[in-house]
Amino acid sequence: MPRLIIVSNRLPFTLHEGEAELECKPSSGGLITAFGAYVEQRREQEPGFESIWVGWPGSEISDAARERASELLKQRGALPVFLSREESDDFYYGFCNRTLWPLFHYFSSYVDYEPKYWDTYVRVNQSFCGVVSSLLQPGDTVWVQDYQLLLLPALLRERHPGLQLGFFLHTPFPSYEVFRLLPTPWKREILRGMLGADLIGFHVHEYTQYFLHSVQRILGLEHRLGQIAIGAELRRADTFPLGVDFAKFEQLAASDRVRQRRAQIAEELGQRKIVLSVDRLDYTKGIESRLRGYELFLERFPEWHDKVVFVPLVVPSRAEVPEYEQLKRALDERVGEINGRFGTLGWVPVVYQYRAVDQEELVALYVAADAGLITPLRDGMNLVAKEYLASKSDGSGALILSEMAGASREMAEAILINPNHWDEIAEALNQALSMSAEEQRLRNTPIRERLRAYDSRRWAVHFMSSLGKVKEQQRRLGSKLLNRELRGALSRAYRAAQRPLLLLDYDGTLVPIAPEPRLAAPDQELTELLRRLASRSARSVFIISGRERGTLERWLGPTRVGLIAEHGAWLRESGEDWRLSKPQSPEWKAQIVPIMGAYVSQVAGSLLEEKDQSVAWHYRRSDPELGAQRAKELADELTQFTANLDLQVLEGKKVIEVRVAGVNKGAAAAVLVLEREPDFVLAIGDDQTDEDLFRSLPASAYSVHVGAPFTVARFNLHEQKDVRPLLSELLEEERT
Ligand code: ADQ
Repeated sequence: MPRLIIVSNRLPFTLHEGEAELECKPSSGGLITAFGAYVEQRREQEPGFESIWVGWPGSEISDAARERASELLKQRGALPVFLSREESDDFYYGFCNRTLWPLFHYFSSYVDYEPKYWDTYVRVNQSFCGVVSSLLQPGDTVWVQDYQLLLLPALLRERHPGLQLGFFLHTPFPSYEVFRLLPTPWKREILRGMLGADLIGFHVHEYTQYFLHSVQRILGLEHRLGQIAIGAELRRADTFPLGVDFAKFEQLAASDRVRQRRAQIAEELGQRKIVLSVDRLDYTKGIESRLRGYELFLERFPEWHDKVVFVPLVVPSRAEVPEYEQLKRALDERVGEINGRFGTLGWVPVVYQYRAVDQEELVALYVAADAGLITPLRDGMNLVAKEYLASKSDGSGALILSEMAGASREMAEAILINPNHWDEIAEALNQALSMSAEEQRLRNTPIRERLRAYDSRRWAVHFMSSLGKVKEQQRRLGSKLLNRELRGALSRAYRAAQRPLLLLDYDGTLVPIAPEPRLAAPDQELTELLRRLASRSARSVFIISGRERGTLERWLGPTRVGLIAEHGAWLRESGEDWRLSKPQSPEWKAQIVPIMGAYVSQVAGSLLEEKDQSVAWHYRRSDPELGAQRAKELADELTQFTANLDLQVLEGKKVIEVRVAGVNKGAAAAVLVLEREPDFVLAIGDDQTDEDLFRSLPASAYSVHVGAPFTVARFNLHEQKDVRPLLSELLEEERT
C-alpha cells in the first residue's frame, strides 16, 4: 500500500491541554491546504493510499496526557512529536526563529548564535527521526518540510539507506555570503542534513543555485545541472514554486456567502477603494515600510483622501520572540500616527486588523479589495499574492508586489516594487487605484492562467514525480555499484585468466588526492599490495597516471609494476627503459608556458607543472569558483591558440593540461590491449582523463570508476578507500 509521510514542524492540528480535557483545533495555512488537495487527489486515484502527518502539536502536553493525545491525533492521520516547554523554547523560538529565520531572510543583525539553541535543534531533529523511524514501512515515501528540520533528512538516511526521501524548503536559501555567517560545524551539518534527501526542493531558481553554491564552497561537492554526487550516490536540487489551491479560491469567491460578505465589507468601509494586505506579524513582511509608503501616498496624492481605506490584516505570530513584540508596538504606533494625521470624523485611513480570519472572510476581503499591497522585504514565496489573484475570477484587482518575494518571479505583470523605497510604494498605489478595468484584466489574465496550471496539487505532483525520477536514476546507477557479488565474479574471472591486464590510475584511485602532488607518495601498504599483484606477472599490472615519469619511477619502480606516465606519453615495462608512445618535439612548450604562467599570477594558490611531454596548470588550492572560472578561460584561450598545432587541451580534476594530440590514457591502453590480447582487463580510475581509458577498452573489460556516478565506466566504487580492498580480494581469491 503506498504511503506518504509528511513531516513538518507543526501538525495541521493544534492541541491544548486544558484542566479537564484535550482540545484539538485544526490549524490552517498555505502548506496544509496544499497537501490537503494533493492527498485527496491521490486517495481518489490510488485505492489504499494513505498519508500520515508527523509533527509537533504546537504546545506542551504532559506525560499523563500524551497517550490520549496520540490517540486523538491518530484518528486524524497524524503522529505527534512531543516537545517539552524548554525544548520548544530553544528549538522553535530559539534556533528556528532567532537564528535560521532571520539569517535565511537576510536579517543578519537579528541572528542569535546561541550554542544552546543549536544543541536543542540537533536533539529535536533526532526526536523527529525517532518518531518517523518508528512508523516506517518498506515502500514508504517521506517528505520533510522546511527550515525547522534541516538535519532530519541525513538522520533518516543513516537509519534507512534506501528510503525514498524528499525535502522542501519554504523560506529563501540565502546567498553564500550570508549562509557562511553560521559557525562552520553548524553550516556543514545543515548542508549534510539537507543532502540526506534524494530530492531537495526550493521555491525559486536562485535559492536552488545559492544552495548548490554553498554545497560546493562549504562541502567541496560539485554538481552537474543540479545533480550532486556524494561518493557514488546521487542527489538532486531543483525548483518547484508552490502554488495555491486555485479551484478552491475560485469556488469560494463565487459562493453566496462570500458575495454577501463582500457587499457588507464595501458597505462598512463606505464604498471607498480598498487596499488590502495580509500577513503573519513578521519583520520580513515589510508591514512597517508599507505603512510608510501609504503615508507618503496620502501626502502626495491628497485627491485620494476620504476615497481610500487601507486594511492591513495581520495574524499574530511568534509573540515569544522579542523582535516580534517590538514590531507589534511599532505597527500600533504607526497606524495611530497615520490615522491621527489624516483621518477625519468620517474617515479612518488605516483599518488595522490584528487577528486571524477564516477562509470565507479572507476570500471576501480579497474579492472586495481594489488593490493588493504585498510588500515583503524578503519572502520565500508569498502565497497571499497568489491567493489574491486566484480569488479575482473576473480578472479585476491591481496587485502591487515586492520584487523580494519569490512569487514575483511568476508574476511579472503585477506592479513590482522595491519595498525599501517608500516613493515607489506611494506611486504604485496611485497607479493601482487609477488603473482601468481593461488594464487590470490584461495584467491579471496571464498570471491567473499560470496559477491555474501550476496549482498546489500540481506542485506536489511535480515534486513527487521528480523524486521518483531521482530514485529511478539512482537505481540505474546503483546497478553499476561493485557489490560483493560482482566483486566475487571479478575475482574469479581474474583468477581464471591466462593473460590478465590491470590498468590502475594513481592519484585519487590508489592514494587519496593530496593538497599538493608531491605529498601523495605511496605508503607501505600500497607498495606491498602492488608488489604482490606484480608477483603474479609483472607484465600484467600498469600504473597509468598523468604524473611525470621521474616521480612514478622513484615511487613505484621498486614494486616492479609497469608504468605509464604523462597520460600515456611514456611507457615503461617492468625492468625496461622508458619509451615514447608518439615522437614529438618539445618546442611547443616555449609558446605555451608563458600563457599558462600568466594564470599562476592571476589565481592565488595555483601552480604550473612542467612535465616532459606536457604542461599542467593546477588550481586545487585556489578559490574554487575563481579557479573554475579561470580554468574555463584558460582552456578556451589554449584551445584557440593550439588550433593549428598538433596539441590537445585536457580538463582534469582541478587541472588544465596541454600535450601532444592523440596522446591519452585511452590510446596508451589500446596499444597494450592490441599487443597483449588480454583475456581479462580491469581498469580503475577516478578522473575525467580516465574516461578516455574506459572508452578505449573492449566491452568485456571491467572498467571501474571511483566516486561520482557520472561516468562511461561499467562499474562504480563509492570512494577511493574501496579500491585497495578490491585489489586485495583479487589476491585472496588467488590463494584459495
Ligand atoms: P508564511 O510566511 O506564513 O509562509 P505566506 O506564503 O504568505 O507566508 O502564507 C501565509 C498563509 O497564511 C496564507 O495562506 C494566508 O492566506 C494565511 N494568512 C495570512 N494572514 C492571515 C490572516 N490574518 N487570517 C487568515 N489567514 C491568514 C512560509 C514562507 C512563504 C511561503 C510559504 C509557503 O515564509 O514565503 O510562501 O511558507 O511555502
